[in-house]
Amino acid sequence: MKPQSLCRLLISAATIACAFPAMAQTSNSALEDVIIVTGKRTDIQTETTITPDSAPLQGGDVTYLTARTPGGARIGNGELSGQMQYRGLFGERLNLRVDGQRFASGGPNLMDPVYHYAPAPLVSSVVIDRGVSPVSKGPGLGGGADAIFKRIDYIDGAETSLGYDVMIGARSVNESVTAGGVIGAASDQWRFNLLIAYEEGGDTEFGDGVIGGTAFERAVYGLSAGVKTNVGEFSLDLRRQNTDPSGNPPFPMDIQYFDTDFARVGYDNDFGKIRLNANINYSDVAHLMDNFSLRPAPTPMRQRATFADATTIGGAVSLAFPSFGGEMSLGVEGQETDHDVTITNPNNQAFFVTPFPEIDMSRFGGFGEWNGDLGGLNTQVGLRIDHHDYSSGDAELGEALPMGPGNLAMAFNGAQRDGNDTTFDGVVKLWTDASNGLSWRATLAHKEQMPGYIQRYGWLPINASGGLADGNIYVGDLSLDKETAWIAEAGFDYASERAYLRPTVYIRSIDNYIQGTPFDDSVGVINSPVEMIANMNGDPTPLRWANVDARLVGFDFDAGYDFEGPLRIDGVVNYVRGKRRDIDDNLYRIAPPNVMLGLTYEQSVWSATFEGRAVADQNKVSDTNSERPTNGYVVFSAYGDWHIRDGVKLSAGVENVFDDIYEDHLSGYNRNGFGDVPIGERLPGAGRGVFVRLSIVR
Ligand SMILES: [Cu+2]
Repeated sequence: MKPQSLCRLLISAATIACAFPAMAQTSNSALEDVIIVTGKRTDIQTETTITPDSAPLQGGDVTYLTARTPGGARIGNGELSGQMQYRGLFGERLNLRVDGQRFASGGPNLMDPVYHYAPAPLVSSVVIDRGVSPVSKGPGLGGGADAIFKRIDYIDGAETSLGYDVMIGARSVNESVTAGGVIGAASDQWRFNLLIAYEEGGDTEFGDGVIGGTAFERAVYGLSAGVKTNVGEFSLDLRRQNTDPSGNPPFPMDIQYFDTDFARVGYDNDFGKIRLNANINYSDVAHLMDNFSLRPAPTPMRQRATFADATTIGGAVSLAFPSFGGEMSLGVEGQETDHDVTITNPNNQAFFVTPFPEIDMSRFGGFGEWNGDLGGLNTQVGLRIDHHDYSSGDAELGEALPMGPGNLAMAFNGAQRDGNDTTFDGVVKLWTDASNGLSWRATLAHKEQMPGYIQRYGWLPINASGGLADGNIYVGDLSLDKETAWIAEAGFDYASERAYLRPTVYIRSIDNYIQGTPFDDSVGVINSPVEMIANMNGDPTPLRWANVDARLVGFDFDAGYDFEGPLRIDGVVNYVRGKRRDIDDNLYRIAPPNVMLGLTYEQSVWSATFEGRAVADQNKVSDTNSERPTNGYVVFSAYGDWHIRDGVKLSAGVENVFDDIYEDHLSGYNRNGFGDVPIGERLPGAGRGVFVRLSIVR
């Protein structure tokens, strides 16, 4: 099919009000889902100059947006700690990037998941790799996504031009403001922009009161610059993020701060038909969290403040050139990450312990990927190999700690803690040119993932699970194997003048899937030091990370129909089922089946949408993780857009119109004694509130 026609249809759909963001906007629509977050000029279509904001303002966390796409869901661990779930996988299993950069989160519970570092005011679009990520974008067990920042880009023509792309928004449900964007100037030879974002909010309200510990504050500032010279194009990105006290009700602690720096230098050049890309990148996370500042403080003896740091240094070089009638990309890439975590009691200097002491993980790999036409089929074939090394420092602890942890530390320090392994990824994607608006696609992939540092090195039984928030205490296993996934997906994209439909069915079979399993055979009998310590910390049945076997099966689609006249309807449907294959249990924290449906009334400069989201019961819960089922619910929202003039757009709406009280299955259980949600209850969704958002682009 002509990509143009699909894009035109989808963009005209998007212009209406964009109830539904999963509008493919590039000629690569078979490969990527693109979510446009804010107004941005697009060259695909000449008559409509602005692609508008795609969704109602639900907060600054872009995982609220990715949850609106086929296969998407949001793991809610805090207002600024949302994790993207995609087709049942989340956390470090997804290949997530911020403005093209991969880096390590700092928090041992992913209080700073990747998209903690992509505040919505700075994001021009989130590009989701449909299905699985190409090997050229790095390792990862399944899909991936990139939150691409706004930028004042090179222009055509000789003169210099000023540009900006800013937004300001407010929500009543948590009295929050969200503001930011980019401002700068560019010519055809150079570009420069500053970027700045600030977000602040109070506790979120729901039908029965407020949700304690949901206030937040985050600021980002930085710059992006580029220059084209005779010897190629150079680019520089620098950014600092300061997250101030922000609550995480499903965790035992809240964010006190994240002070995180990002830097990247890029180089691009063309040598005849060969295109060279290179970059070196760096990130550094400094984090403090505690259990007494944003929630009722425990006795001084039980107060904890935990410091966590993570540093990432990476680099990549790749070449792309015509080959066999298509394009071949070859690349090498390396990354080294360091993690260090220290738990302290601010009231007792003799109390400190390093549950993850100076962990060092490095990876060096290469890939080859070919994109082209193979026997009339659009084809992507990629292979990737990565070699991984890992090691850990010695666990240390202060004399205020009892003997139990001391013995575990001694055993840990005496064990073989370094090692290496190699992962192999292969991806084949095939899709047909559209004929009569119909394009078929299929993917086969083999993907591997190394165990995370929490899973391998957790020697001290504590509540660190990489963000699972299931309340369990975990210990690691030094002998964990890598995870291996076999993935098959098939579907089609259909678009006509009036309708579109893009369904996908998939299966992901994962060997050596790492999850918590009972610590030993005598569950509930406290007959080991680990169980003794876990019991003192409130969980007599700790879990140990182990390799199990899992399978995810599902289907999802988005679809829409443009009626005669000003009405149109858009929808997204998701179903995913996650099971253990080795025992009779379900995978933990899998999104319940859900449907989102929006009815839009569109005029030339304004539109209004009424949207309903229906979520089914989730009874397919994980016994191993003591996961509780949830009931289904339906929530409604209403919102509209007004294009005041070229480049200026106002959006406003009401979320949760009927102030329904509902439990979001993917939010954790409340552990914050402030507010009106009882401890141990699943956290409710936000209550009724209004939002406004003004976007200005030039
Ligand atoms: Cu933390």
